[in-house]
Amino acid sequence: MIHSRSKIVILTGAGISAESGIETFRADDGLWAQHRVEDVATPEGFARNPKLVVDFYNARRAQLPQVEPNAAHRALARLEAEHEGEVIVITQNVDDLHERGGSQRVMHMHGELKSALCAACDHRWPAPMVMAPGDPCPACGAPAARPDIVWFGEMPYDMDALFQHLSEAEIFIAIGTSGNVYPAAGFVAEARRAGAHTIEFNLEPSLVGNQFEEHRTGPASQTVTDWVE
Ligand code: BJW
Repeated sequence: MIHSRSKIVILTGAGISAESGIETFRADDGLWAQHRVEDVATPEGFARNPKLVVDFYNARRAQLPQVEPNAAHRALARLEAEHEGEVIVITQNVDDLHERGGSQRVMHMHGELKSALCAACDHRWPAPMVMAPGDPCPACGAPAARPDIVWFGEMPYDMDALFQHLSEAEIFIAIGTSGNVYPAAGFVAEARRAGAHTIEFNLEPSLVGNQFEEHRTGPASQTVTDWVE
């Protein structure tokens, strides 16, 4: 089933970075237990209180130098280096642990903590460690800097390219994502329509777990490493 030139498309979520020390969203003590989603992850929340939102992302950006990629991130990089077919990582995560783990082809569909976005002209640039709302855009000069994060109600990045990859996938795996958030939660259905073999890696079945043909249950650092080896 898994031949040497298979195209492998990998969707990752917060669970792959949990063992690096980054909190997930929906765990009992996760980010959404500490912050209201409507306040920090919607355009309306940003319009109401931009400083609260920018501070939330400043704090998470400041955490990045204190955490390291774990064995699961590194295993995916080894897979990309050693597998003869294409390996694409589509991550919902806004951290940089896939890149630091060695993956080359990473698509950040929900944006990146290390990037800033101009709300006026959509220009993106490397974010300073500490952003302030209304920092000037280096391209158009508007005082419209915001975190380069896809909030609820906004269109995720690179949708055309993502769906193209899904339509070509021969193997689709999802690692550490709860299946609560669309369109990512619909990727397994899309990959199955394309004829891909589908595998879910998680501590427990996700909300869309019944759509996967195979399950690897346990911490990603072990299950992903075992699968790659
Ligand atoms: C481990 C582990 C270990 C732990 N090992 N596993 C009604 C129906 C359908 C859709 C909608 C609807 N109403 C609204 C919508 C759309 C909305 C949506 O989905 N809402 C739902 C709540 C219903 N979606 C949107 O608005 C998106 N845009 C959009 O749809 O545009 C229109 C469109 C239409 C059609 C096609 C294309 C586009 C945008 C969504 C933006 C999401 N943004 C966030 C915040 C980002 C900022 C930030 O980082 O602060 O992204 S929300 C948050 O959830 C974050 C994550 O990327 C995302 C997913 O979370 P994830 O990664 O799954 O984390 P958790 O915590 O939920 O789960 C962790 C998992 O790991 C668990 O399963 C654990 O068991 C596991 N785990 N440790 C292995 N060691």
